[in-house]
Amino acid sequence: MKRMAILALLLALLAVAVTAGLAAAQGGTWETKAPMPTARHGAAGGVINGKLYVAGGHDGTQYLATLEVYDPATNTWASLSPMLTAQHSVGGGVINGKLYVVGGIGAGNQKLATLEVYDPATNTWTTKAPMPTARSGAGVVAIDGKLYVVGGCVGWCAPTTAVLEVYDPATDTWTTKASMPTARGVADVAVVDGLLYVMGGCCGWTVPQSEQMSKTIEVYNPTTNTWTTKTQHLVGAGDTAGSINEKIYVAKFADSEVYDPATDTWASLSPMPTARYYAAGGVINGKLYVAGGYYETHNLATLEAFTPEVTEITVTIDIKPGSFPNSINPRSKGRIPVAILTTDPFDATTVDPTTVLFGPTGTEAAPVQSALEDVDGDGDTDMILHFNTQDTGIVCGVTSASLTGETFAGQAIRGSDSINTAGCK
Ligand SMILES: [Ca+2]
Ligand SMILES: [Ca+2]
Ligand SMILES: [Ca+2]
Repeated sequence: MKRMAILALLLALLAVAVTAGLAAAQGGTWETKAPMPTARHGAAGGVINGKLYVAGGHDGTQYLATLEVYDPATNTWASLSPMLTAQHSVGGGVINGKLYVVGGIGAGNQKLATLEVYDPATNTWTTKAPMPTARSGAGVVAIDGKLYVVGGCVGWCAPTTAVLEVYDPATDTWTTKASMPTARGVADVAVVDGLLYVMGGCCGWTVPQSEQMSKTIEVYNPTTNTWTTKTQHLVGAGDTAGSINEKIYVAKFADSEVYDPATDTWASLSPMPTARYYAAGGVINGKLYVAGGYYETHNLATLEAFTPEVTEITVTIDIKPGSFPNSINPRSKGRIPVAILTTDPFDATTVDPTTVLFGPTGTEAAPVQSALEDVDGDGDTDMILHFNTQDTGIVCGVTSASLTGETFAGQAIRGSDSINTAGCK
């Protein structure tokens, strides 16, 4: 098969490149968990309420409709209602506690445009409006309550597409957005700060084309409907990616890696214990779970989880809560209120206020007062701190300030927000 030949060549190229750059195990630890009931690859993964849902795929014999769920609290799997359509090379995203599964290859090796939604509350699947472009191996993520489906394979492997289509559950409609600069399928996708990162992928008609795809990193901004290009880096294809603490962790065949969007740089991580492609994945409580996959003709049931060694957690702060721009008069004798907000991944009440410092670099002023209250009125408790303006070292022209500190458990935190100095003439 043409697809397998291209893939084999691509993988051979990657193996050479990867071996040359092999680094010592680092950056976190891998654990092996209970295997999935059904060995398979090309399934969609999604995390709902701290559990990993894995839907569809291929077991080596047939396309699957299988849905299974993993609960990290008990290290157990359960089988749930199957999808309405058996399909492989599908993608998944979670919106409002429901798993959206789209695209893939189905009966008769047909490329599918099918969109199905699973509701854990009722253990049922429903069919929604199909996407405009039938394809498999698309990158699928949810951003701000919408499902983004980018790239994929419209032929057996090549040709690939660059199309970006967005589904809005509120209206059950699809919109076509700006195409990705580089067409490709089975890329690694992740979301950081509301931006869609598409990294690597395959497959071209020629090895040079495939190689180019495997090292291309492009970023989509939903607000501006524009793409930007990052520094090329050999990512590969069919890896499992997930964002933790504003970095993207890529569980790879031989060496796993972490990408820091803030600096556009990569670092090596401990390799995944079981080498594989086309696994399903998801991030739960700061761990990247990788389920199933494919290696040398074997379909795998393996579940492994990576816990990054986190040196500093990024937290959300709001300088002068509720107001913007955050105008500060550096000559003021008054105080600056700063809130540390509780978010899904972070509980602000765990911060030890006696460790907190605030200023242009986050090392300047200690708070003169702190309290716990629901600062942003969203129902959870945040921390509010007050700093003497004159202690902060903020001078005219400074445009941002940072807060650093530790939790009671000793975990370092850092958050930043913009400021606008006033009264400086
Ligand atoms: Ca503010
Ligand atoms: Ca909150
Ligand atoms: Ca709150």
